[in-house]
Amino acid sequence: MSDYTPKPEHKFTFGLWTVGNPGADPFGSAVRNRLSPVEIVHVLAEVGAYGVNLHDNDLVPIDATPAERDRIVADFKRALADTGLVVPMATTNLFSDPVFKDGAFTSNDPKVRAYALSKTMRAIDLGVELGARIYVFWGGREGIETDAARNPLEGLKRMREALNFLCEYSMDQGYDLKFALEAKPNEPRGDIYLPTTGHMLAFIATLDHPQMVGVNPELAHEHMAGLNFMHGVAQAWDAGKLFHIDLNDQNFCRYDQDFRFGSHNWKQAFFLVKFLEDVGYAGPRHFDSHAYRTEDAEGVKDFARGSMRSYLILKEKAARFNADPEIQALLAEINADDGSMAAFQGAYSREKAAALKAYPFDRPALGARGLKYERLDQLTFDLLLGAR
Ligand code: GLT
Ligand code: MN
Ligand code: MN
Repeated sequence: MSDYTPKPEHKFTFGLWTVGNPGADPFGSAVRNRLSPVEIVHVLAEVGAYGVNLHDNDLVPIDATPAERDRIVADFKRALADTGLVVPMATTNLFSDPVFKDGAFTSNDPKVRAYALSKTMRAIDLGVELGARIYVFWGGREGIETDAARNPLEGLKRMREALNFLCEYSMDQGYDLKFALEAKPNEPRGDIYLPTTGHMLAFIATLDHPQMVGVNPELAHEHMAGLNFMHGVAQAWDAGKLFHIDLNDQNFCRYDQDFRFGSHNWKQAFFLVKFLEDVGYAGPRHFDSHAYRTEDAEGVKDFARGSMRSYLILKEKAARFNADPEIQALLAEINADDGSMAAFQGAYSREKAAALKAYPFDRPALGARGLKYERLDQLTFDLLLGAR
């Protein structure tokens, strides 16, 4: 029997808003007691998490006085010290308060945009004070219900200006901080700007300090858009931009379900974990999800423990896949190369192009070859379900 005990080196983290979620939804009120940030830290320590992430207002209420803020932060730091938990990531709540109903950085009201910058700088200071090295931007309200409201070019321009400003602020303070942009196609806005990780990657290239900015892809958000999450993660990795990741689960094309990681799409979760482990992703594995509304306080612990356990089980399955002689023999056969095309590979040359155009390919034979992906997929299924 394998050991699926979470350890600090696994870098499993949860947001205060995830285990602290009291189960309210648009159709019903809270079903669980609200836990204080200190209580949440102790729950996370009990289940074996490595770290806790937060929005500014998960910890400090939006209307707290400076003295209240200092007391809350001191209590929280004590809980961190008592438990050994760390804060790898922090972010700003730019979506709950009515002031942000038409966006924060992209709002049509210059006073709201200025307030959003001011709030974010103070939230960055708080995150850095708690030790965060990654700062997430999820622009939940940065969008529209009607395109009559704003030209999307204006939205992009305002987003760019805000991020450029905040990059400069962070550097000016001497902070060792990287920004990670999180995409979502819709909800709570009818449409949110920069709706997928791919859109974010293209946008980052237009910033003044692109080296400081990467992405925080979330599984549920890409599934809402009907996409293959692992492919988006791979593209972020390829671009050197996978700064953080939000793990959860979600059926395709639905509302933001934020289910426990591994609870729905086992196969996608498996290939995601295999990808992260194969490439050696070393950042936090952040579970941005919450317990079913049916659960009480014990059920929340089941949810948190289950998230980490599922990751570790899939990690073990990935190692088995990589060591499975039959699977690896099949992959070697599928990828076989007799060397006859070596002269055509690599960089372009005029001679190579001419030789390639003249080469007599046996198209029918190439097209007739069976690729054995049916067997490969069945072996994967058998391995995942414990039948091999
Ligand atoms: C919110 C959202 C998440 C984001 C969080 C960061 S808050 O719960 O649904 O996906 O990661 O702002
Ligand atoms: Mn989500
Ligand atoms: Mn998220």
